[in-house]
Amino acid sequence: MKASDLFVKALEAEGVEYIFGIPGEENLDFLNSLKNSTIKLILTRHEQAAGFMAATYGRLTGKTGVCLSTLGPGATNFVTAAAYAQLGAMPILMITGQKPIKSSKQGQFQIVDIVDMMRPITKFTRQITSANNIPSLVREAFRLAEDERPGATHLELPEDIADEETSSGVIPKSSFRRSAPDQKSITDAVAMIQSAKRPLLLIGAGANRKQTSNMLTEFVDKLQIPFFSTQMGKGVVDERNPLFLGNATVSTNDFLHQAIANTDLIINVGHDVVEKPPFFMDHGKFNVIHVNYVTAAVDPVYYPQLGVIGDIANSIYQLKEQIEPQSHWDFTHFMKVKRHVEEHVLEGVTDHRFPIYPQRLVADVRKVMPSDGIIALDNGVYKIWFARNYKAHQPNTVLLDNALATMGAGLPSAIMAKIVHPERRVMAICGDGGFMMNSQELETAVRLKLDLVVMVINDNAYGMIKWKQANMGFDEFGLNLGNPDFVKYAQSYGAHGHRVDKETDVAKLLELCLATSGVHLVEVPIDYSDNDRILNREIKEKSQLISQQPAG
Ligand SMILES: Cc1ncc(C[n+]2csc(CCOP(=O)(O)OP(=O)(O)O)c2C)c(N)n1
Repeated sequence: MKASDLFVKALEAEGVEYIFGIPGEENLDFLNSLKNSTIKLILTRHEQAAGFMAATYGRLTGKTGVCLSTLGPGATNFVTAAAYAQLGAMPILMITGQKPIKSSKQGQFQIVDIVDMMRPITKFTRQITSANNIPSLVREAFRLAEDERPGATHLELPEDIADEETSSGVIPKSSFRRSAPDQKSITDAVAMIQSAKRPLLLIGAGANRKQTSNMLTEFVDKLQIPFFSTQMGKGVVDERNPLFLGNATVSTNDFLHQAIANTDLIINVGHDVVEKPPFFMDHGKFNVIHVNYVTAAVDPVYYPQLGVIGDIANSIYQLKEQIEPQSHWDFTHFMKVKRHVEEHVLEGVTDHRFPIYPQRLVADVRKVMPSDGIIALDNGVYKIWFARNYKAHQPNTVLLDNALATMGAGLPSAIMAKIVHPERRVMAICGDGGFMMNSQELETAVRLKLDLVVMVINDNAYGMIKWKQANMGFDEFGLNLGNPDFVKYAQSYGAHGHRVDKETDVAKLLELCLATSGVHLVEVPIDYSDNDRILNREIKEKSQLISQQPAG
């Protein structure tokens, strides 16, 4: 069999449904093999976007997303997406082409050492030097991409190897079950939780799996222990639950930090080292139980006293079965913190100023998104507003990147979410800065005939950095932008363009767009003038007031 045919067969055996990307000359054998395959090729307008799509496929399905590029410039365009997948624990395989390795008449034209370039941002990167090794290398790339902690893998297929003949056959996918936690660690955790006075549950990125979500919901329902989440743990347990305290969005001095200051035990489920823990571990103030697939990497802010290591859903199930609610548990102070968070989150939601107030915008989006609706955020200051104020009802319904925190992933990620869940409402939410980093993918969305709403929050600036600039006491400088006419820009791609003005009922417009087929770009002029007051000063002042109140 021809090597490129075997490569495609190996991908089919892994259950690959899509390959995203942009082929080059060096991929032509592979492309020809793909022609007769069950795998659908989705062309994008930039390799970075293809990588973001593949990573989001991995995030949503738990299966490896696959993307393809040529050598040199195509492959270098994968770098940000590789880092996005690697830091965000999303399984992907990047396949890149290369000039012939046995003999080439082209000198160094377009040749970059891609395998080495990928080394620090992948779990596995290899050049295929013999067609006979294709089955084992593909299998290994998938195994490693999906193994805990998931991440990025890369295979380079040189042109002459792709054209070789081989008698090797595909290695079938092997299934395995994750190991269960050690019994002693469960017994110790049960004792610690039962003897604690004010245990608090924290849900992080690694808990964002369906089974874990079910188990954690049962855990909270049975034990009635209050919980909060990190940005990437949003929605693992329905945030409408009365025991949900809030989201740890602002790093310090937020209301939730008052709950942390009052706890004596944090049960930290699915903590991922890429997301800063919302607490600094002060010796003696509280203990931490680390419930995860892998042991905690030690760093100066995080060194848990006990690890419950193994399949998280299984660990939570066992803890839930063995722990009984304790009459000495006292959550009064936590619930006081919750009331303050709720009051603060509700401020401004009915404010009718124009440009639109961020709190009001979040509330309007929530109104039109059903529980299973997905919002895919780009990176900007609105991410803080959404993480804090938007209550997620289900896991993976708020796709945000609090790992690499890159700009430009919002639209590709929303496109992917709509492909995976065509029956669900999906909205990309981007800043004007982030949107323009991958706005060319509007064409991909239109070509794929997706029903998608793309919100562009416009402040004509890199607002997040402006906010930090003000916070650090610097003069305003160097962060204002010019923008295209977004309505005409959308229309030029064959999408619908809408601009919110002072007469617009935002929720009504969004509802109309979501209910009408096609790609809709909605430009929302935003009023960020209170970001500094609310997110920097007010939260800090108000949360300090709680700390002065006697603990309940
Ligand atoms: C690729 C990339 N470049 C730069 C940054 C640094 N950065 C973080 S947020 C931000 C501004 C985002 O602006 P915009 O998308 O308009 O959203 P806004 O904050 O204005 O709501 C910048 C430059 C980044 N995170 N990623």
